[in-house]
Amino acid sequence: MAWRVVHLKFEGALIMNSSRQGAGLLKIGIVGLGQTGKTTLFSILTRAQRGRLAAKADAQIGVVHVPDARLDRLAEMYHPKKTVYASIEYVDTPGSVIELARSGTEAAALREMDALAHVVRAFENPVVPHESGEVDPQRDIENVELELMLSDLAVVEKRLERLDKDLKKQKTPTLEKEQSALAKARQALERQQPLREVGFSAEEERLLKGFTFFSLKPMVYVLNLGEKDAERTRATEDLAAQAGLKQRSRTAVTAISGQVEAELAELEGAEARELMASYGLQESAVTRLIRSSYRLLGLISFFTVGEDECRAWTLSEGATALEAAGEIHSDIQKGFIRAEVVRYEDLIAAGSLAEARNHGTLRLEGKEYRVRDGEIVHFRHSG
Ligand SMILES: Nc1nc2c(ncn2[C@@H]2O[C@H](COP(=O)(O)OP(=O)(O)OP(=O)(O)O)[C@@H](O)[C@H]2O)c(=O)[nH]1
Ligand SMILES: [Mg+2]
Repeated sequence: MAWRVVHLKFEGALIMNSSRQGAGLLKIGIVGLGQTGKTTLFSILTRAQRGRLAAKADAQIGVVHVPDARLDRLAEMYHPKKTVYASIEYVDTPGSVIELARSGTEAAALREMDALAHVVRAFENPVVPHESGEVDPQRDIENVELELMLSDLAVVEKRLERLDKDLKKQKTPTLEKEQSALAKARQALERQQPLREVGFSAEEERLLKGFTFFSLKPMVYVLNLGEKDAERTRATEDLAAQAGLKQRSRTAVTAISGQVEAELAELEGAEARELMASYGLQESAVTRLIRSSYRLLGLISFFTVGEDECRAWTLSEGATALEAAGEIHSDIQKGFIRAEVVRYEDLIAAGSLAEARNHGTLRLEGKEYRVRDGEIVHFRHSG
């Protein structure tokens, strides 16, 4: 049998696994009310990684890689020709999300997102008046959430009406299950509970998935702080608590100061570190936001290493070695024989895969093995 360590030369052959929507990169829509700093955030995110920006007609789309110190360390070890980070796609949306959710085509585009990043204005700026006068993050969060829930409710009711008619003609268990999942969704929405907080069963989630409900999407709140607050390390915590965002499921909160970060994105190395230190920041907002999006979506990374390429791959938590192989290429998945797996810490400690094998920290795993975050995987496959 021909054993072969895979040399990874495939470009962009991302095969999505079941828990993600659609095919291609993970998409996060940057939404919010008008003039809250969405475009400012988008350009900070993408400018920090120049040259990866692709413009589309209306929406602005940018592919941003996920910073990962472990991959940096692996690259130091292997000196590969190429180092490839995991990526996320961010989409800037123009104007108020309330308008977007009410219009057919734009709402449909928004529904394709895997998650939403809601930019909430917490900065005062006399030059840029707030749509509703006073700056009030909690009010804005509630208004936007309400609008998204109303939009979901309209979808639920339309489908329930249709189901009612169909079920009168013929009862099937599948339709009945869908009806009861939707009824549960309607109840939640009527008491103004976002669907992500309902705690549906896995089967209900599966039945509801196709509706791409806004309020079922993971949500990261990005509080856009004023320059004064950027220095207050507890400002995010305080605001999150005030706005009732703490301990909500599938919800993350992060804060940026658009102004400060825009300055930061222009700087490099020591100068950037100095500016961050002067605001008491540990890492840039870009890194924080990307990290929290990744965590929020229940994603992990596994790595492949070699002299040609060191690369981080994205996987849903709990995915199997066979699914991991599929992320790389369908041929590797089809010809899957075994996965050689080693923990990141063990590989670093051993210094090389060969040494890890000698130390017994390199394991052979089968198709059903559940890959864990930070593992280095080599696939043995036939063909
Ligand atoms: N003082 C201050 N002003 C900011 C900050 N972030 C954004 N702004 C200003 O607010 C205005 C709106 O920012 P944008 O990033 O264009 O906001 P937007 O949400 O994309 O706006 P629309 O797409 O028109 O809805 C601009 O004039 C920014 O300079 C901030 O952190 N502090
Ligand atoms: Mg904008």
